[in-house]
Amino acid sequence: MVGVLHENITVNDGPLTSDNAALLRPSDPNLPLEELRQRYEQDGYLFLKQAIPREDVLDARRRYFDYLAPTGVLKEGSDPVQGIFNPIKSVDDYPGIGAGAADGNGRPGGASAAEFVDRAIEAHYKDWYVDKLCNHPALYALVARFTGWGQNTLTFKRTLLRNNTPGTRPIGVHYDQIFIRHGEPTSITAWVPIGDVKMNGGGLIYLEDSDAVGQKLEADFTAKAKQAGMSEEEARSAFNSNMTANAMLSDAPADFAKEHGHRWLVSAYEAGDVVLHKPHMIHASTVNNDPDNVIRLATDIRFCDSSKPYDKRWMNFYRFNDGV
Ligand SMILES: O=C(O)CCC(=O)C(=O)O
Ligand SMILES: [Fe+2]
Repeated sequence: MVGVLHENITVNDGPLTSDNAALLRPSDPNLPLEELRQRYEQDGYLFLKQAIPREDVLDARRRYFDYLAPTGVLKEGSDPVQGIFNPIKSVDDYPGIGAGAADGNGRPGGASAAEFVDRAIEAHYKDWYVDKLCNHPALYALVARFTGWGQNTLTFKRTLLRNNTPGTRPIGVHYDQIFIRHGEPTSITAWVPIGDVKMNGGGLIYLEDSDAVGQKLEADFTAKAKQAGMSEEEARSAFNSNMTANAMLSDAPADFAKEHGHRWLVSAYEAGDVVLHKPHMIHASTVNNDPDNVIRLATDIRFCDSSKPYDKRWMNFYRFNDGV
């Protein structure tokens, strides 16, 4: 143990310890609404414990791994809901979707990964995922009530089912508005772990008090784009020359935290938990170092107030190279 943190929590460029990390603050969804809103405003995120029925989330996990099992990704004889990576396979043939395996949001892996990648993409369109999880009434009701948007609450169709196989490169440092620039920064992201994630199992991490940092960076990017004479279209692109190839602020979370003088906030997660975060809140993911080789599966579902201008590109399902 390193302080209160679990051991072997790492990011792309090194370990997270009590020197550069602390724990994410959990919230009981039954706290008064005003208290929840105040926490969200203050922290830039709201980590809701058991906010949606655990069994429903585990059902989605089971269906997902049942669907991917023919590719040989799972340990022989293991129960699909566990999602245990097959120890006799190479992770190169099972590259994570929506992490850091491909440039931009292109297709990861070569020919030997094709079936796995195809199925991981097809899963985005299945009723057991779209209807049963993304459009879960408990999640929708939670967001509609929390935001006060009521019936104007719109669930973006575009989501990313991110399957981080053990040891693979996780997503780098970013804030979500970079990808939603065709709309006002009024959206809200719900990060939903699909299964339990150990503290060192590849969960999402947030840069403490970073909503303001993200807002400042966004303002700087806009100014730089103007100076460089970028067209409006290019300035709004997530993949312009202000960013890394993956549209990230950085691929080195430990360095980034040091440079900005903030800590990363980490947590274990359970199926049924939901983290809401603001459009400029800075986050990344840890490397999946799960000692039991559990594949980390999660999705991010975004919501907006449909009475305001929003990014229409998000009303299509995710596909590779969709430019978003
Ligand atoms: O699941 C991940 O690794 C990244 C998720 C993310 O960036 C998000 O929810 O906005
Ligand atoms: Fe994100």
